[in-house]
Amino acid sequence: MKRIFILLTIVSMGALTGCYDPSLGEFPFVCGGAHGNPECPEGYNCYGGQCLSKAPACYSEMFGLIRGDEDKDFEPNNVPDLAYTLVCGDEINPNCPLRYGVQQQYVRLVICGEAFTDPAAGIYGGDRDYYRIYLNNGESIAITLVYNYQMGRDLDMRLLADRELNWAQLKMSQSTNDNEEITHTAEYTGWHFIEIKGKTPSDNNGYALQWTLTAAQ
Ligand SMILES: [Ca+2]
Ligand SMILES: [Ca+2]
Repeated sequence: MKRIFILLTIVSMGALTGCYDPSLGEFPFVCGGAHGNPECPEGYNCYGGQCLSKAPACYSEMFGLIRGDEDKDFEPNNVPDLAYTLVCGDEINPNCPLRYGVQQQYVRLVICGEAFTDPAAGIYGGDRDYYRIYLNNGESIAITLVYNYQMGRDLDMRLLADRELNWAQLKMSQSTNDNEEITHTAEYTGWHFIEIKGKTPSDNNGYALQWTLTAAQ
């Protein structure tokens, strides 16, 4: 139990500081650094937000199907604290005069990391992608996770509240067919988090993320 506590402590510290401890051995670790400029120790590279000594099998497979430019630019983003801010998703942005009614999207994304689980510790490995958007109370967002469903390549999506609300789940979409969809009307003004992950740590797939905002009624 003590080791688990230490591990979780290190993982959560790492999420904030970007530190890395190779002594964790079998447990991959969240890459440090900033979006598009991940940092890993000597001999390790950032794949799907994890510092690994070699690319997971899905990596070349997925990036063979799609170019992963946008995903690479947004990693590391495996924890909410490292969420990537959606384009025009911040509070005030003079470059985004059209906040409402415009569909935005990222298309070259992927869930692909080294799968591992430790159910006893409640640890879930693999790539997770977090994005964030600042919503005003009453604004609505429609989000579509676009992907081709296959057994073993099942992606799920959740909308989470901010840290103050303990990342509470606001909505989820876990279908077993193509795509996931969430629509939500904000009940507070502040950051909202989108979580994309495989149904299990070994479910990998390429995807696109689309979203549209509607003004408060
Ligand atoms: Ca990713
Ligand atoms: Ca990720």
